[in-house]
Amino acid sequence: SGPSIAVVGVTGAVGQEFLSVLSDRDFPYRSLKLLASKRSAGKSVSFQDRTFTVQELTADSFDDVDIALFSAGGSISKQFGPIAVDKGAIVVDNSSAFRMVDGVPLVIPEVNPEAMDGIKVGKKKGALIANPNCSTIICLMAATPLHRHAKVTRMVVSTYQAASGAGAGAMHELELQTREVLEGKPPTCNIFKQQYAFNLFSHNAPVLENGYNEEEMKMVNETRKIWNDMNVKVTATCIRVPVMRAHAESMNLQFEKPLDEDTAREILKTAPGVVVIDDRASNHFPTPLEVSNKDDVAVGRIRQDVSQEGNHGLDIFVCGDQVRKGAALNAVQIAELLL
Ligand code: 11C
Repeated sequence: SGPSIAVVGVTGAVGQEFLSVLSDRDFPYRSLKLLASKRSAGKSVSFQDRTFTVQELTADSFDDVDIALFSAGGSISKQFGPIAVDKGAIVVDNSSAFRMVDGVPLVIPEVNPEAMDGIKVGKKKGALIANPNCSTIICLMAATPLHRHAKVTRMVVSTYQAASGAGAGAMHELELQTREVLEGKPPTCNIFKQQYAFNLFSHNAPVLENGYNEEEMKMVNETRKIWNDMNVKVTATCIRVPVMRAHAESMNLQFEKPLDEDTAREILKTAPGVVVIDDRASNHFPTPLEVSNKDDVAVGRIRQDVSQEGNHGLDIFVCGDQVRKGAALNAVQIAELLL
C-alpha cells in the first residue's frame, strides 16, 4: 500500500540520495519507478533488498504515478514536470525551474508547510511543488526560528559551498584533482574550468547584470517567497570551497526586536531539524564534515553582533548536508506531507 512513486534523475547525486532517504524513513510505497536519461536506462539499482532496472524517462513514464521526485536539472523539469502533472502526479521538483512561479509552493517543511495546504495524494489532482535551493534551505533552517521570535529585517550571508551542489561530476573532479595536485600533475578541469582542489572561487552560477550571481539572487528571492515577506533585505556572497558534500554559511542577522544570544541559543536548541554546536571553551563549532550524511542543520558561533546596538543583531555560522537536507531529505519531507 501507499503511493506509487517515480524518481526522475535517479543516477545523479541527489537521485541516489532520494533512494537512501526514502529507505531510511521507511517511506510507504505501492510501486517505485526509477527514471533517467536514455544513457542510463537499463542500469541496475538496488533498493531495500530489491533490484530495479532504470527506465528511460519519456512522456509515458507518469501513467499511474502519485508522487514524482525530480532532480535531473531544470530543462528536464520544464519538459516533463507539466506532463507528469497533467497525468495526475504531484511533482516535487528539486530544480530551479518553477521555484519563483506564482502559485507554485516553495516549501521547507519546518518553515512553511502551510504553503502546500490542500495538495494531497488521493485527490487525483496533479500539482507542482518546488524544493528550494540548498543554500536557501540551510540558511532558513537556522534563521526562521529566530525570525519568528524577533523578525529578521536584514540578513547578510556568505556561503562556503561544497562540490555536491554542482553534482556527482564535480565531486569526482575534486577527488581526482586532489590526487593529481599531490602527484604534481596538472589538475583536470572539466566541470569548473579552474583548479578546485586546494583553492576556492566565486560560485560557478552565471553572473547577472547587477554583479550578483544566480546562486546569490536565489537566496534573496527564495527567502522572500518562503517567508512571504517581500520587505526582508537579503544580500549574499556565494563561494565554492573544496569540501565534498556539506555547505557552510556565515550569517549576520538584523532584527526588528531585540534578541540576546542566550535566548537565540535556547530557541535554536528546540528548533526542529536544528542542532546547536557552540562550544567556545574548546573552539568546537559546526563543520561540513560533522554534518555530512546527517539530517540536521548545525548552528554555532552564536554571538551578539557588536556593530549593532540594543541586541538587534546576531552572527551565526551554519552547516548542513547539501545533498540531504539541502535537497533529497527536504523533498522527501515534502512528499511525507502529501500523504
Ligand atoms: C550549489 N545550490 O550548491 C547550488 C546548486 O538551484 O538547485 C543547485 C542549484 C539549484 O551549487
